[in-house]
Amino acid sequence: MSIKEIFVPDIGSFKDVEIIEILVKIGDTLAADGSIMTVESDKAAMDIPAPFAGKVTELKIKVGDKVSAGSPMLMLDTSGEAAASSGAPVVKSFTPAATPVVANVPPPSHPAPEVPAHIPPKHRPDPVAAHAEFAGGKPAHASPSVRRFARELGADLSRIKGRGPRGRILKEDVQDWIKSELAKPTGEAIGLGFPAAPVIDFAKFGEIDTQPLSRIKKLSGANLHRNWVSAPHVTQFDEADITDLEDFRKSMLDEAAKRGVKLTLLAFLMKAVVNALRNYPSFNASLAADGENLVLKKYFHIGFACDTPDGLVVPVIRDVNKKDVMDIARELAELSELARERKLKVDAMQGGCFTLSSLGGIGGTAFTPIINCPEVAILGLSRADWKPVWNKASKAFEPRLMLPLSLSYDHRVIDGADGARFTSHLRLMLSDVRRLLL
Ligand code: CAO
Repeated sequence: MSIKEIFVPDIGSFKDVEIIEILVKIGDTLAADGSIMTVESDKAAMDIPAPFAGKVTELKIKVGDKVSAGSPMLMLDTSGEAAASSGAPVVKSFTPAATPVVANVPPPSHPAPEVPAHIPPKHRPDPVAAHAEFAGGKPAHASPSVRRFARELGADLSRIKGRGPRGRILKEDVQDWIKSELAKPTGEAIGLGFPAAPVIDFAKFGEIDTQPLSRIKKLSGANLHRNWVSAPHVTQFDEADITDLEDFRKSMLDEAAKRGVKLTLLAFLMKAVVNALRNYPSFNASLAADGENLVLKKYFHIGFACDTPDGLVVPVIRDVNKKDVMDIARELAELSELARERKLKVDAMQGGCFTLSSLGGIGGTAFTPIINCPEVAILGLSRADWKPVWNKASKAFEPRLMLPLSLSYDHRVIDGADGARFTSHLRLMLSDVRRLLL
């Protein structure tokens, strides 16, 4: 065993400074340069490092003591075994130097605190990093080891309330802050400052059954929430007369069935949407990540929301412009089946330009679909219904099959007028599908 007494090294102008935190206890194994304690003058705090690796056998200090260079700190067993167990090399001859000094008192306009001359440049404080921890002119009060700890975890000291003496931020304060941040709703992460949802014990009010959310629900839930709060949504409602389209579709059902295809309304909607996207290119676009540019796409990959037992997925049909209605209907059925059997590959859900969300098979008159960002618009379809529509020419009401359209768009990219133009264009296409050939 080789026991050495360890003294406070040369700490420059720091004299009779108070020990505010002891970072080791008897039995701890220290690496060379590992922090032993934090001292604080009226201007700054400083960690005092160990000159050697070793095991602490005795402490000669306590919080509140005043120390200067040469004051005894602790006894260290620097024998090979003890030092080796720290995993750090044993330093034979070492001139100790204190770790970074960080201001904890002056406001940002004041000069940086004096740094002891002997501290090597690489150990000197980075003035930018130090000032980054000032919030509203009020400095964060924390020891270098706590600052280092906070930096490693990405914690913002200026937002943490210290519970140590004189409001000093302790390691536990940083840990508690990280925990509370992680527990907050995701809106907080993008700076919306939502208050945390109250935690309610529902069992107090009656019988309950708690079930885990499916993986898809958890993933899509987070994305839907982000899209809803990050893109300013506007929903344009409209109705398209699909009486003739439905007649045509029905007349084609047998022929389609012979080709093994279930010819659905959605396949026609895909074609009509591509036609509208060609006419209104800003709908076939995404905002560039820098928010400075609009990326206009020359391809037409259309996604469709598919309801599966595990939750919502959005398969994408590629190059809809190059496919006929039969091919699209076939692909719609194949992708829906894969989705419901959980066999959809990830790339079959990527690259979409625009999404269709059809609730027509279920019911409803209108809804506000959430944009599948980074796309900028989504078209919701509700149940088509027979309605009396005024015919100007015959001056009479006629029964017409009307399809409700709900177009949500990102108002950062698309203006209200274009939203209305887009649904008007769709109405025109759907009321006379021969136009899709033009
Ligand atoms: N109006 C009236 N009837 C409609 C209709 C509409 N808008 N859309 C479909 N139908 C009819 C179909 O013609 C079909 O009738 P038959 O069985 O008599 O032929 C029936 O409703 C069922 O259609 P479907 O829903 O199975 O087929 P689809 O091609 O229309 O839709 C799919 C496929 C995958 C979009 C659908 O099954 C689905 O999952 N929809 C849910 C999407 C969803 O959850 N969206 C909400 C997302 S939140 O934004």
